[in-house]
Amino acid sequence: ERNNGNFNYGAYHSLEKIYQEMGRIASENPQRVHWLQIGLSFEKRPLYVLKFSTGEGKRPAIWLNAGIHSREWVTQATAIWIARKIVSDFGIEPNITSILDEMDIFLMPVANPDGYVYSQTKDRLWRKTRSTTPGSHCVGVDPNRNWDAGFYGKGSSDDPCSDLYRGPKPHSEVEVKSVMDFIKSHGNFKSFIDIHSYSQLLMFPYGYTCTKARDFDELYKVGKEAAKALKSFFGTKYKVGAICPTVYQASGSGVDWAYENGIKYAFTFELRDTGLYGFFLPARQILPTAQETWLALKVIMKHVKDH
Ligand code: ING
Ligand code: ZN
Repeated sequence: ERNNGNFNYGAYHSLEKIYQEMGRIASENPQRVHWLQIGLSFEKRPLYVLKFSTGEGKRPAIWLNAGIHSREWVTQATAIWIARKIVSDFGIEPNITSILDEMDIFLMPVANPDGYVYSQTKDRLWRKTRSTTPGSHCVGVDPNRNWDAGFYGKGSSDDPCSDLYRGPKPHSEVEVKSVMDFIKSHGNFKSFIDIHSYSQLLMFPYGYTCTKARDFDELYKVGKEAAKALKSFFGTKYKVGAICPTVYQASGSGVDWAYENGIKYAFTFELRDTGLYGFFLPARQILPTAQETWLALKVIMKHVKDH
């Protein structure tokens, strides 16, 4: 599975290569995979999504998001591996087959393409978008503080030079607004899963407040089952809990927005590792990370389908 055509799933790739591979996966599976463009980034790069579907109309759907923070390279790499895994396992592996019998999966491997290109060419640790703010020499907004959910609250900054800059207003970032508009106009999303790195955590709302969500017990239980499945592969341990207090209070995040807009199954992953390599996770860990993460994702998606 490592090599498929000329794409090496065990390596980090340029945006161009990832987009090329998305196109290849879609064109090789025209009956089940559609390659959609949902908008343009600030620097006018296409925002691409792969839709996996075996039916018609707006089926209940799952949004899988990666790379909203550009430096978290194992997330974009995991997402493109997952795209290939979905098409290769469909019709063979019963869980993913039954999920796609009833639901559609939308996968966005590079939610922040401008940042990704910048992190590959200029500044490896770039996190934010690349939008400019009039009156400031600092560039970029934290796209996971830019959603309309507790916007302006604790765990975000009004300083354009901060890595946690929330932006001038909710959805000021076209990368965020494009996803939000797509999800709203679709109207039948049941799950929103946002993949970050690193810290080995599986979390759910809320981030903007440390108050327990109404669905805490169910989300915690699903999260624990997912983490157990993940651990069964290589023994990798994940901590499960609400964003606040598991990591820190963080306002304006995508998962909080999803949850507050009726998408109950809102989860966020922090993939490998726990800090030894951090954002510089060696490429040899891409495949193991993707494989174990996929087990957890299937547990969540199956629960979504059955509820
Ligand atoms: N961590 C996430 C961040 O945006 C997070 C944690 C996830 C906060 C979801 C709120 C909601 O800070 C990283 N590594 O980006
Ligand atoms: Zn992140």
